[in-house]
Amino acid sequence: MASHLRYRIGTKSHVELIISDITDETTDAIVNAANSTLLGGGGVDGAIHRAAGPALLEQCKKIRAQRGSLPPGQAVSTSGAKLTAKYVIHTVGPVWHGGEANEPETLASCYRESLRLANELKCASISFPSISTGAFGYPVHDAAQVALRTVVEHLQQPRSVILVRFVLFDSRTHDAYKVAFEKLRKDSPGLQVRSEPL
Ligand code: AR6
Repeated sequence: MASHLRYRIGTKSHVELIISDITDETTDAIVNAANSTLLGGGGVDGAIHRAAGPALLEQCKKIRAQRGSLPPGQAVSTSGAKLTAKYVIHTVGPVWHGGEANEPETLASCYRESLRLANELKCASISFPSISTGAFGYPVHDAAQVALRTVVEHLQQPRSVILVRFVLFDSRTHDAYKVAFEKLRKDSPGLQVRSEPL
């Protein structure tokens, strides 16, 4: 299965699915799957803090001092510090509790709020990891559907962001997003989505 997939959304936007390390991304912003403390952790959070250097943690500490912990579904931005990306958008996904605790709504809010901030920051491109599907235990097939539907709906009326790249860490996650994309296309003929060669 090809690991770099590109889809045209509406008239001028694109969604890409790739297998890579998000800390290498060259998009204007990358999204961190953080926790409410904003003080770093394992997984993609740890990788982003390691690659960005201590200036990232300093900014996170300031935000935390100003506004306290970050509730699930919300997002805040910092600079990218040593990363190539200009901005890191930190969001907190839901912990999976079986699906009856508003997990899909909270996860959708992570994507919407991150996109809202990226548009405010006038970013043209943003990369997301697969939020909540690691330590937070959200089943990846379900999370992929929420992620893609939210992003594709958002891109139907493009603002500043016209490229959303999902940077997935392994082929199992990439396959889940590919399957979810095909399902979204089939289930929602009203959405303007088509595959595009690279
Ligand atoms: N680039 C892209 N994706 C990655 C990378 C990377 N460098 N490293 C891991 N992933 P997780 P969560 C994938 O656990 O479930 C942290 O400790 C990983 O394979 O990072 O939202 C935070 O501080 C998986 O597919 O995030 C929180 O406490 C996806 O990123 C908690 O984990 C998300 O896995 C958040 O848990």
